[in-house]
Amino acid sequence: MFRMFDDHFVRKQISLCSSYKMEKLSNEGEVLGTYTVTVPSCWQSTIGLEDFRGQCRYSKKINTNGGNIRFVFKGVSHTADVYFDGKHIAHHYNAYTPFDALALGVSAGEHELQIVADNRFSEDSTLHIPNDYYSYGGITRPVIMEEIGDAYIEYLHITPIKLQNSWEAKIEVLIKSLKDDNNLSLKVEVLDKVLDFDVKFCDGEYKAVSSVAFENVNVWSIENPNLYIAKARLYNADMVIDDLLERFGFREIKTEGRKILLNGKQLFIKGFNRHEDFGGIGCAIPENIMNMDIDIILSTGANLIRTSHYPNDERFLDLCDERGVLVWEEAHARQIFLETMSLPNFRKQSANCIEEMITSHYNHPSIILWGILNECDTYSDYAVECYIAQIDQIKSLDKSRPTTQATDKFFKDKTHGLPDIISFNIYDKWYANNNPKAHLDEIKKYVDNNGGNDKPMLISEFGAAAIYGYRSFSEVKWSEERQAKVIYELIDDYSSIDYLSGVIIWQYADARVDSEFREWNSRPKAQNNKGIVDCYRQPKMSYYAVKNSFSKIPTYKK
Ligand code: ADA
Repeated sequence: MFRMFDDHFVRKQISLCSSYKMEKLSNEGEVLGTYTVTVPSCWQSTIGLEDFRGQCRYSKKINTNGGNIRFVFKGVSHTADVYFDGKHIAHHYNAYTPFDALALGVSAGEHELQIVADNRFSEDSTLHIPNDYYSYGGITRPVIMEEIGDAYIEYLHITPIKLQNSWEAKIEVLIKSLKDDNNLSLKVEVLDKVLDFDVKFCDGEYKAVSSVAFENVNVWSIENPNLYIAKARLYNADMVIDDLLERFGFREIKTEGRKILLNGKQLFIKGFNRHEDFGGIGCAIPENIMNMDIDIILSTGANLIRTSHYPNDERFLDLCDERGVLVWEEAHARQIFLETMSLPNFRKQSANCIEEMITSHYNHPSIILWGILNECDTYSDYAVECYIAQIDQIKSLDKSRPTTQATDKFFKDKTHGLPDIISFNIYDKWYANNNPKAHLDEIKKYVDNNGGNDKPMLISEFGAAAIYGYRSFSEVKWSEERQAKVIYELIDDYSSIDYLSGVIIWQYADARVDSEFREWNSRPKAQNNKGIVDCYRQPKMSYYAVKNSFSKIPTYKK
């Protein structure tokens, strides 16, 4: 229910995916209405709250055997305050990354868990801002209650390293102590290797780091997404007091000049941008819809999904691991300009998102790229400092994957020297009438003279809009015919350009937008209609055009 594989056999986990009392609150905290809802969900799925931007309080009685309780929230949109028997135990900002809340030394019996979720816009919120996607409200991803001892395993990271004729796996385990107890030991099993560590806490933590070598492994690839399980067990004397299993894959992703190499083979990325959004359900997408989305995307011949513009639900990433779908995972940001980037909370909220994203999603072999700051300010001095800080932070957390940022500042971008891969969002034939190839050649000249020379290049967004069901012999704008024609022609244009390493269509499915703001108030149906399927995954003509086109383009360049 939380992962697509069993990640604990010893740690007791209880699902709190259930029914809750939900109270709609005024800005002053008075109760305006009371509802029964199920979690995970968006309150926009509750009649009368479809457009509510504010705060709701969720309440639930829980029963426990007592001791130390750890609540794990996989996603609360967009700001959460957690209370246990009325005591505030956690605060978290950002809908798209997990966090935990601890209640220590709890008596056995019934207690009350409350979560106030808040999706309001204000200067305190620098990532969830009015946008061309919707910041929903609610407990939108799973909630788990864990009964833990005086120490527990926080994470187990496995880094696969390709050697000349063999592989190495770097292991890193972080253990948290709730009271310093130095009689603990740790055992980590990876394939047929077993590593033993004596746990010595310092400031409430212990980090175990080691490496193991392997002669022969089954490599993770698009065609054969082979996965392995690593096991960490924490012992007090001979008794196992906690465990954590993690799934990983042996694959190598790197750049070499203009090439992106997956296991030494040069990739041509054929992808889609995908928002976590489904008609009437919002961002609280159930697993079967996640899997259906992968079915539809793979059926077109695509090989990558960009999690535009925020970290995704880990169950979706688990499915991408299992099904050999490449992922560009992106830290939360879309069109954040200098004024917002300069707000007091921006750098901390961005740094927290990046740390939580990489710490929780580190082991997914499907993730081949970390992306940041989609179409943000890439030329003001302070903004460029923010780019530098974010790329440096990613590299400090994970050196095994390349970085990129999708920009639409074609001839004034000052950040091309920072990421490993250069990515552009270009809407020729929709927002502009340029000749796509000539326009891209011009952009490339600027990139090559401004820090991006000899780096792989991607078209991270291109596309056109269509209203599902609007057909026209005249191929008029907003018709399905026009969208199919534009996308088909652009794929044809771009896929023949030798210096490009791939194209990513904007977008997979129609998705809700903040229709009270900016130019998004003119978007029909209050949606971004550039999906090749509508918000219920009904195919437009462009789905068939992409299928016809992508299926003819090989995933690997000669
Ligand atoms: C930008 C942005 C996307 C989407 C797109 C559009 O490129 O990155 O999120 O808003 O424009 O549809 O205009």
